[in-house]
Amino acid sequence: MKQFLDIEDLPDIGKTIQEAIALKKDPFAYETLGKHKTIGLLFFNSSLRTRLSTQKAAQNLGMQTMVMNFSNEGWTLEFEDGSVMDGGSAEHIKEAAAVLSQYVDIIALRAFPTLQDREKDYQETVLKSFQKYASVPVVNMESATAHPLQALADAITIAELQTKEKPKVVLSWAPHPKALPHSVPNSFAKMMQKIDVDFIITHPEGYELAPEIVGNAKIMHDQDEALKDADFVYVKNWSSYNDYGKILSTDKSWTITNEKMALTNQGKFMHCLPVRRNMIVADEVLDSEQSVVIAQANNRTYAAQIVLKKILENKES
Ligand code: AN0
Ligand code: CP
Repeated sequence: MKQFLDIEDLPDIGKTIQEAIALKKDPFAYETLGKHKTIGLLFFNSSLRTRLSTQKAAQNLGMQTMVMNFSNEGWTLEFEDGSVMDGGSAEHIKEAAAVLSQYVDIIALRAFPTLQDREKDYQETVLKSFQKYASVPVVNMESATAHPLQALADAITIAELQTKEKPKVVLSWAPHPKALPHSVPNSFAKMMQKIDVDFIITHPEGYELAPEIVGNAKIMHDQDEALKDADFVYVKNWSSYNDYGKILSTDKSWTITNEKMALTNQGKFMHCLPVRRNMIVADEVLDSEQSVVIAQANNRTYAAQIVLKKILENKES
């Protein structure tokens, strides 16, 4: 594998999930693969899980890690070609990516959307510019529109916990006080359409995801109806796509409570974390046996590890 910008870069998702589960059982099996190799983790935004699980994954493969918070420690980067740099940007991505490529063997990057300019965000300028000007593989640690490492960890979690061949998986919007990216629901929705599940998305009107993401997924605006007999309930807030970046509702009747979970088939509650308690989900659910969020976060290590392993091996599959 040459890069991991989105889940399409994975050669075979079903096989990758099984390989990740095998790595989890024997995490040091490839501890010399990354010897004398370094990964640089660049953060334009906050992170707990991605930052630490990706470092852990790299270390399990014998790699060295370098972490840099670009938002407050790096020079402000310019991404526009041919621009006269008389504003706030101190360094062009052309030099920054070329220089970084001499220090590290893989560049991993987190850069959230502006949530102001849909076209710009969906062009993935930051991620694609790093890919264009770096001479080493680039890994997406959540970009403007995608969080593929999260989606892979989610698919691993479902594979481990499913008790029937084709489980019912519901992606539900829930309220949140701040405007959030589409990256997590986008990647989760894409992933669910690539594995063998019965997938439904439920959200209030106005919260439609991008048409290319929704694909053939079933949409319901009645959350209770959608939750009926669900085996997995994946909950996440996102801001509006059509009224780009706007909060159209904070309707608490969409918060996941025990009453909502009672509609499911003893469903598992999933969330990528960080989660706002009693906004997205009630304490009673998050603290119950039905919640699998901690196991889900653990799988972030093995999702990152299988991705880094495939990049280090640089094979076609
Ligand atoms: C981010 C988001 O919604 O994309 C990161 C989630 C992994 N969440 C927040 O900013 C709270
Ligand atoms: N789920 C996730 O990506 O968490 P962090 O934002 O803490 O990395």
